[in-house]
Amino acid sequence: MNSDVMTSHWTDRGEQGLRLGTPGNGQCHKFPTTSRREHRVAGQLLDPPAAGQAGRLTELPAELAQLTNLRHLSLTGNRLAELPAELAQLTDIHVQVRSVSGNRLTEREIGQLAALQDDLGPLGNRLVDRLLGSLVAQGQGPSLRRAYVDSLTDAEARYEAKLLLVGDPEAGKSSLIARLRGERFLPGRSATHGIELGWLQLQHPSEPTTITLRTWDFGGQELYQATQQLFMTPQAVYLLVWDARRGDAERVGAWLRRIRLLVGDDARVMIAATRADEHPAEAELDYPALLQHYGTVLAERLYEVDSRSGTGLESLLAALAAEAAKLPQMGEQVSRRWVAARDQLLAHREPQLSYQACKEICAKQGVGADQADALLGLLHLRGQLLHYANDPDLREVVVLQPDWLTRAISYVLEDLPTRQSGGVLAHARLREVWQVYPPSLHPYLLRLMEQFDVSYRLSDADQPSSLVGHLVPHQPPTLPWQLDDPPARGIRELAVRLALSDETPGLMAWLIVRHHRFTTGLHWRRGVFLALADGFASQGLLELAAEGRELALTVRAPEPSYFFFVLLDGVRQLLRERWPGLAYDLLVPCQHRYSGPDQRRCPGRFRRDVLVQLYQSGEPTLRCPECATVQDVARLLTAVAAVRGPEPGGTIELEARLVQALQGGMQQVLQAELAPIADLVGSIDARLDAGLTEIGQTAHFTRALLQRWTIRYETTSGTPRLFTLTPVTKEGLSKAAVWQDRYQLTVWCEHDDKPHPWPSACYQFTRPKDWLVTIAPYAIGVLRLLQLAAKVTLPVTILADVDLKGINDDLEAMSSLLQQLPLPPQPRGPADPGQAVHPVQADGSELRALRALLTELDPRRTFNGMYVVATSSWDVRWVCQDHYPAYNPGPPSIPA
Ligand SMILES: Nc1nc2c(ncn2[C@@H]2O[C@H](COP(=O)(O)OP(=O)(O)O)[C@@H](O)[C@H]2O)c(=O)[nH]1
Ligand SMILES: [Mg+2]
Ligand SMILES: [Zn+2]
Ligand SMILES: [Zn+2]
Repeated sequence: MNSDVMTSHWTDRGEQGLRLGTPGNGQCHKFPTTSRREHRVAGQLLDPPAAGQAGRLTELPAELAQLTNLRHLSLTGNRLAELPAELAQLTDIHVQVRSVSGNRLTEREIGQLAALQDDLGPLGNRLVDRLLGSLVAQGQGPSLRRAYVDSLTDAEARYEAKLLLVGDPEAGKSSLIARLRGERFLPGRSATHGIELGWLQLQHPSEPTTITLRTWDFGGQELYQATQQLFMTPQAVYLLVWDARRGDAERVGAWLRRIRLLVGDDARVMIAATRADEHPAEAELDYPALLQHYGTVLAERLYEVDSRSGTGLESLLAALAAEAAKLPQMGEQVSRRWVAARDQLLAHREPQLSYQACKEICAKQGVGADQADALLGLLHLRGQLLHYANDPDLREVVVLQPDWLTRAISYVLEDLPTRQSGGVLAHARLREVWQVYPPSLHPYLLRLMEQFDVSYRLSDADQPSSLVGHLVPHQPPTLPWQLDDPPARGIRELAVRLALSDETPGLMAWLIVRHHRFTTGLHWRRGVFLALADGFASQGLLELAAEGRELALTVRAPEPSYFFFVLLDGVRQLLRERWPGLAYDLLVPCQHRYSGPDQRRCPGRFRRDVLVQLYQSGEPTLRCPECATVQDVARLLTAVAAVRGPEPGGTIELEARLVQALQGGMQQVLQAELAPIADLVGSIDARLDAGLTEIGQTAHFTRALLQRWTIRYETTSGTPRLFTLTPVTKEGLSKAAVWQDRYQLTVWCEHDDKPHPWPSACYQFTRPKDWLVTIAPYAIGVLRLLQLAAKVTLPVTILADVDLKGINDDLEAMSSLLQQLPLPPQPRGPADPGQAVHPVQADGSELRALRALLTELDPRRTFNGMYVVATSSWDVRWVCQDHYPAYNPGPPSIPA
């Protein structure tokens, strides 16, 4: 590629940054193809690009290495299949590759980049990304990434995938897979229990190699399916077996929906209609219509087979190979030692092994400890075994046979006494329920059920017990208020309806368990009533309506926005995780109520995204088409009418408004009164009202800011993110005389909305001023957040042992330290009020510098009693040992 092409196709973003991509016409640049595999890739690259896609580069010019001023290089969305060798020679002083997602680089090439620098961002390979994302929480990300890249030295191309047989009982799944394997037909085969695993070898359609499929034959009834779906992973071939004789075409649609909900578009699905000799399927099934709906995953035609006679088996086998060959992992490079170790593990006769035993098996195959962890992580993500490396109570056990686990869970789901007690499982029952499992593993199984959000431990029961979300009563309990009741005086409401594209069996059970930290003990099969006590006095109701196709979320509080977004994020995260293929609209109900004794609510709804657009473009109101009243856009989105005056903008304005509200004396009011806020609001005072809004929004802001950082943090560092940094003063001298370049850093616990310093993790160190300048953009963001917390959240939530004066002194010192440094520019612009946060942009170098420091200060990264946890909305946080039990109750002890 010559430099003309370079300049015309590169979008310059200032002297130091480049975004590479061909704008406009979407023309592709060819690159030399050598092997057969590359030919295939090239074929895909030359497909006409979709409209609106900008990045189309298929190769990078070697001249890149000459741009010595280059600091940032973004390769997002291109179609790179190779990197010039020169790029790998650049050190990270020259180029920081911001992102290579969307490109088509192999793991090895990305690995070369990864070795250059480890804040690379998503690697573009979903599975490896997820692997690293989940493992990085332990602070091991970089080393595991390295282990993975290192393992590729003896790599070879592998052609392997999972083949999952799904369909109704008796459809003919087990008979079909037996025949595909070349076995003979067994009339009157007995029903499959649980999951049966096997192998199937197929000839690759275009390359001189075989494809190896691990077959999963799912048996059993509905009850098992809730747990079986944990193993329905993406990047697999699904064979949907359907008995044409029964002619129930609706079941085909139901299964297709379920598969797509669970795995999104990242799978291949084929339909095999059995008993073709007796009953032609073509007539029963409108295949063109199915293709229209499921074309992205569904094979082009229907396969009719008869397992008794063998009709159609040959063409099904060929088609299976063709579909499997389309999976993204075909031909991926995997270490031979890894393959050997994996085969040993999966062939083991025990259903589970200790982590140590697994590592020994790996070691025998030449896979060292580091690489064994990465291998186990990858096999876990591919659904081949289960190993929860991040959970201290689970990481000692590796489950090799999925059925061993699904059965254990189904024994609980089938337990009659548990059903009769509304889902309360007394741990004393577990000896009986799990009599076929060794008692030493019962605590592990119970923890696993918690990991899967099947159950949680009840803290206030008279004997040790857990609540099983799937078994709560059908009958709704009496609630403090119903969805349609008007809110009490002084109480505001924020509401949204999630209109779901499909049914989501088990959704409420999972919501009940996932949000158990907010439990009120009020739950039923179709709803749960939650509360956030503390300063916010918030109540939340999650309820299924419209035959399970709509989820209503309503929060009521003096200031509902904080709890509302906590719950909404939790719900959205759960939907993303469990049903990646699910689509939904967010609808905000009209707030008008008709006059009359029951104050009936107007049935009108507004799309939330449209409201956000109006809000951003400064449109204050809109008219409801149902009731024709004028509705306040800001009130619909935040429960607070628009603030007149300056546009709500960046953090500075928010902070200024907050300080104003506080100067009005609100802080004293709140500190003096221990009464719940709801009572205070009874004697409403305009200033107090404004102040409450600020508190909720600050708490929300704090959380959102932490979340933003989490996203960066997951790909960058495995250390806490909040800290106070103060200069260390020389003894004997006045406080103002700073002992040059010596600092003290105290790590903060990131518990919920009440962050606090963790004095056990307090370190002194020496670093040059340059270092301080490097981390300044991040440190300023931290400072701002902590200042807000110290002003508002901490006094309100009244943490008993927090030394507020000490905190304020530290923040003061940190502030004057940072004020000597140049301030980075603040990003501006309108935002979605749900995400109304503009965090200080941190571009990676400061986080790297910080992580390096923290790793040096505490090489084991335990920070004297801090733990990494995942919250209900699944972001990662560091919390102190005092708050850790709120996230992880520890290993259960099961009574004998
Ligand atoms: N005639 C005929 N019988 C079949 C066919 N496939 C399965 N069967 C019978 O249908 C019953 C259920 O089959 P099975 O493979 O156990 O179904 P699964 O529950 O889906 O695994 C058994 O009695 C089989 O012998 C087929 O293609 N033709
Ligand atoms: Mg079967
Ligand atoms: Zn209305
Ligand atoms: Zn804490």
